[in-house]
Amino acid sequence: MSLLLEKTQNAFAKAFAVAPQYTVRAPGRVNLIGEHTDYNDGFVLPCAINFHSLVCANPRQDRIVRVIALNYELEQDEFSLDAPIEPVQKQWANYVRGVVKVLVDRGYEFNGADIAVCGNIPQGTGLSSSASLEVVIGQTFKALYNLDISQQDVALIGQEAENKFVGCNCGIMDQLISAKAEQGHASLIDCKTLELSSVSIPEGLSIVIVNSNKQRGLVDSEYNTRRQQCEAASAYFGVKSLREVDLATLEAGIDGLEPVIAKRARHVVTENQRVLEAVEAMNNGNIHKLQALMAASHASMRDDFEITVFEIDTLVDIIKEAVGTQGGVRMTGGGFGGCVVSLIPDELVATVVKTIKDKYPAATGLTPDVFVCSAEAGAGELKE
Ligand code: GAF
Repeated sequence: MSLLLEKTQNAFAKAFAVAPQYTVRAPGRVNLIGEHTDYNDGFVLPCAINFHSLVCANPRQDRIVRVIALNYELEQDEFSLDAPIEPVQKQWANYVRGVVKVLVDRGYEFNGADIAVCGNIPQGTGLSSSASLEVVIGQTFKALYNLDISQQDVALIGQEAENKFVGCNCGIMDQLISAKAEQGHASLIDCKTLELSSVSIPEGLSIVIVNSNKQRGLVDSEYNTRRQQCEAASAYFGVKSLREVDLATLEAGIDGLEPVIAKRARHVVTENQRVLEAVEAMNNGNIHKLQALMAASHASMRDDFEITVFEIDTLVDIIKEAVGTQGGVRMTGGGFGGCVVSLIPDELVATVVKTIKDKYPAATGLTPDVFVCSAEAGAGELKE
């Protein structure tokens, strides 16, 4: 973090010829269980991780927002708060513009800003680099102008920017955990009420994330298709969202559904149940139960929701074999590549990592990246 901070401070000072007065961070996240349930008003269990987006910023007297992006060779963007804020070619800039536009549209009053932004979350791997960028920008304007915005609204503003400005129809999980996570804990999020409850990571378990380095393809179109299929299933059951469908209702009605819609609905309804059971297992330190639930979640994503790919299934199988029943593993995030998350006893981490590095390249031709992570706090200003 301190290296990232120093780099961002220096780039800010060079670009704007003055030292930054504000530093703000927002973390990425890993979802332990509960995939594609957020936009069905369901349950998820993510935690924020020790990878971040970081902003150094100063307020301006005028109405101009100037941004430099360290991850994009110091590319710059500049726009006025007094003119319509439109999308541009540079995708990173649209996350910034989108959030600022939503803040303006919601009637918050503020002036311009000079901003340097940098991040170390591996991009496009399902660890929420985009959500953390949205959240860090909302959080920055909150800090610069002392805006009266709750952390929940910082998250909702980020989601609105992504839905309406960037054009990805994501749910609320990623922005909410980035904005509100508690250090050392995962959060059970009820995506219907947006309430978070902290859940301790069981003593002696490490969070190990492995990036398959399988480029995620077709994510946006497949994501939107899954959403439509879930909506079709709720329409069939005559409810607003699949959250309202319990297992008994699902089983009683499933034969009337088109087979593919039935599979999608079964994933969501059973996944919600698994999240609640995983919270109980974590609270009781019942690792075997947690392992079984994570395995069932992965199988459901593979067979019913059909969002895994060969490389991810291979990685999960390798880790499962190395850990046995002592820890859990599953794909995490939107799917079609990206990362797997595992909870592994501390004393097994070194052996498991070695096994991954030995076996995964041989099976897939790809080199994995392994991150042993800690559960971090949500977004906020860094004060010296
Ligand atoms: C992506 C989305 F942004 C989240 O809202 C969530 O739906 C997730 O995929 C799947 O669980 O990260």
